[in-house]
Amino acid sequence: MKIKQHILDAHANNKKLFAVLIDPDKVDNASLTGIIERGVAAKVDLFFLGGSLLTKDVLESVAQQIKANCTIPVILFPGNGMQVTAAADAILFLSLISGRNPDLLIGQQVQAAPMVKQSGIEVLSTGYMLIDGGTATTVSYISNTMPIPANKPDIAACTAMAGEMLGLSLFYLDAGSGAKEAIPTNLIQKVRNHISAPIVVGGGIRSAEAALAACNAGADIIVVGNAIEKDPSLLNTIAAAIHQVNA
Ligand code: 1GP
Repeated sequence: MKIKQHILDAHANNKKLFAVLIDPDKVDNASLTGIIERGVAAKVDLFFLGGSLLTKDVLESVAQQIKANCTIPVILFPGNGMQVTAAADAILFLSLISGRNPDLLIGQQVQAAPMVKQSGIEVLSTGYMLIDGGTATTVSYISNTMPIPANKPDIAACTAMAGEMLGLSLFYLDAGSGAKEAIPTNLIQKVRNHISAPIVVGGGIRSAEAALAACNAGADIIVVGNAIEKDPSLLNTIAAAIHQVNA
């Protein structure tokens, strides 16, 4: 309950959290060390770890390297039920509620449940919602689902409401890694007005301005991956902007 409580406390106190997404496939020893050092210096709140398509078997070693070098919590953001390791602190136990692919609504979860339980890591039950970000993303292709249109905030709000009524305790609105457009603020706002659970927002956020816009619309956790891979200094810029909002 440690990380869930941390997120709930931040939500209750209107403190925004910044999560840096690490794709284990895309880092090597040196670049990972760099991200960890920057993350510690910039007081990043969380590391999310995972990817829709992993081609290397390095999830565990990357999680171990992060844990060995800092105290920032590592939260698995799995692309499928196989991406589980006890080296992490917690897992976003995702159900892809924006889609109608039964395998990602409940199938992968059934297969992963015993491994997750055995690992002992904290489980964060999460309603995962893909929102159209203006381009086909790996996640929409791999998940074989249609994202919610970005100009349909009502659909997003009703989806999140249904997820909350089913007992999900965190909602992740994702435009997909490398999305052309980040999630529109009116859609985030609409979801915010209809559920009380914390909201994670990511996909296509490339600037402090975009991160702040999402915060102001009601996001509790901002996730950035792709843009930081391209320009590591952005980690500092976005962390500073989010901390300023919290000050
Ligand atoms: C993707 O929300 C995350 O699932 C982060 O997206 O890589 O575009 O920042 P980016």
